[in-house]
Amino acid sequence: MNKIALITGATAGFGEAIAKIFAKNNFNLIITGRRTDRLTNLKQALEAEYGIRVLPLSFDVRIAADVQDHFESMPEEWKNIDVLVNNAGLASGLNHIQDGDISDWDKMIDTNVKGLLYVSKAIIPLMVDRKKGHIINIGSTAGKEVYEHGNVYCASKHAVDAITKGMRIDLLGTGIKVTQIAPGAAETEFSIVRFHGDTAKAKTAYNGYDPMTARDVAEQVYYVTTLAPNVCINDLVLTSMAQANSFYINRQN
Ligand code: NDP
Ligand code: 8X3
Repeated sequence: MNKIALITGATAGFGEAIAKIFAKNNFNLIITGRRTDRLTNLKQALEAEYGIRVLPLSFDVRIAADVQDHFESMPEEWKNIDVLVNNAGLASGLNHIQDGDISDWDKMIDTNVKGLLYVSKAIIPLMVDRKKGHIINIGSTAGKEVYEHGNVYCASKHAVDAITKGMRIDLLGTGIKVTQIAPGAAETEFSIVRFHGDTAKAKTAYNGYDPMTARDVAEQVYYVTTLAPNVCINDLVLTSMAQANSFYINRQN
């Protein structure tokens, strides 16, 4: 019987790469995101290549009632979730706080913090009932240090850092592992979204150095699920070799 992994934000970037690596390792998958066409394409590709089953669920993680409805109405056999990867998230805008845009702030806090909580609220009780499971929250180096212009995005990822610690404490004794993966810069659609669709500007975020790929991050997400049952990686910070932390990037031009 295949294990089940639920990956939020699987229509792009890390989530799509995480879906591929879990599929390759024989997991059945629940994949979520707002872009239904991408979910359908990914389902077809992964089922054809790996012979696994994929359940696509299209909703906005910011809408608590939709999150709850989608997970409640899943067929019972899909509720035996072994791994939850809380990955859906974004940065929106890169302004100084005094020039910040309230709709950018709402998007980041509602998605990165509240969305992660809504999904977790729906899934954790299922894991508690089964006395097993692994929650993997995608934080960031932005949740470790605050950098100029990062303000609210950094705050949202510091919240993920704190929520992950809180989950691990509260779930002690339930048999559920809780891990944070905190990546540095990786080239996905992240910067395009951060710069509101300006792809040329997004490209400049990676000027002069090689950032990580989505696959680099996905491999570590899968890795933390392969340890002995009594071992849990609590927090895994990873960057490319060009980056030491949020502040220091070795750009060659
Ligand atoms: P991408 O923009 O490539 O992918 C983001 C994913 O999140 C998409 O699948 C998107 O799906 C989903 N998503 C965003 N908003 C919502 C929403 N409201 N409801 C449902 N799904 C949503 O970015 P990354 O893959 O790079 O980012 C993934 C995570 O990794 C984020 O939490 C990000 O903060 C974090 N991160 C990224 C880093 C980077 O440098 N790339 C570094 C450190 C952390 P859709 O649009 O279809 O809804
Ligand atoms: C994304 C990494 O440095 O752009 O979380 O904030 S960074």
